[in-house]
Amino acid sequence: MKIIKKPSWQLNENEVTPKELFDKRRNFLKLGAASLVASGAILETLAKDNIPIKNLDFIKDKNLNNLKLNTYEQITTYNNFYEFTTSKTRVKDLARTFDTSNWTIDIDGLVEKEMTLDLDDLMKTMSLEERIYRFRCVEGWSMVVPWIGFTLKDLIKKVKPLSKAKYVRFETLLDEEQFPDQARGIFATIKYPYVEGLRMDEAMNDLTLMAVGLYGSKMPNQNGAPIRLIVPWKYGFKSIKSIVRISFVEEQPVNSWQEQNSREYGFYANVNPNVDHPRWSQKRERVLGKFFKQDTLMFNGYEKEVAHLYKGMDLRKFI
Ligand SMILES: Nc1nc2c(c(=O)[nH]1)N[C@H]1C(S)=C(S)[C@@H](COP(=O)(O)O)O[C@H]1N2
Ligand SMILES: [Mo]
Repeated sequence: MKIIKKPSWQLNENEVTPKELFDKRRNFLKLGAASLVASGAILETLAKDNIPIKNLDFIKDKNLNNLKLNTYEQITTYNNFYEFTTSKTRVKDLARTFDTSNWTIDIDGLVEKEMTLDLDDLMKTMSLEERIYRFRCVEGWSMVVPWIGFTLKDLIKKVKPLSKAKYVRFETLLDEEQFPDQARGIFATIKYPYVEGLRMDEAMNDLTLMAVGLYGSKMPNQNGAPIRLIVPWKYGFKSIKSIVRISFVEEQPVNSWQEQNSREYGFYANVNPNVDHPRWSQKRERVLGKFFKQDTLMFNGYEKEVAHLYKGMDLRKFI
């Protein structure tokens, strides 16, 4: 039998709030004494990389593309989440106390019946799966993440949009008390709330995920807790975090980055190595943790799954 010298589920005290620590212990205790013995090696591995003990049930991704995962550490310490700060390395600290309890999502616009979904209730009705995806930021860095979530398609079927609905619009939480950059009023970095949108067929594509976790555990605050969008063939800014409203609309929504600078950022934002950003090339990318750059793939490697959505569209024009 393996003897665990130090309780391996216990992260450094200064890295977690007492509540988080309590939840982790409780989740650990739920595993029971039998699994403690069986999973000692796993626990040690998790602790080494500071990965919280698995607390979600999901169908595993078989990783047929053999993607090499970035570490939990890499994924959770280099973040874009402007509501907290524009400093990628400071997001995790400022997000530590972000309160996501009693989270609700308003469903409105062109739907049979507008409603407010309680996230905990919703989670009980959706089956979760792991999706190992490439993730490419428009700035030129990328990573591979084992997200956990359900397809947006399954949620859309549940809330029954009307046939007039042509686009889906998403909004992030507006909360000056919790988001320091929102509290800066007219000096805020961008206009809030953060908004994103998808065409209905993009939203219904099987790749499009509502993610509630990664590496088997619930979504870290800095990565967009408790629920965010993941659209792996588009630049990262489309993957809006901490969603509180989903609206079904007739007109193409204006997303935050398009509003900020429409010459540089468009509505589609499909990953495309052949169309450069006005200020830098998009041909290559640096994977977090790697020194050398690698080639960026058309539609971030998901051409087979999504190229048909843009047939006949000039991808230089529809950026
Ligand atoms: N609400 C909100 N969502 C957001 C952002 C943001 O600043 N606010 N940044 C976007 C950008 S530019 C990227 S690259 C990804 C980063 O996700 P990550 O921190 O999980 O890597 O989130 C996207 N979603
Ligand atoms: Mo990004």
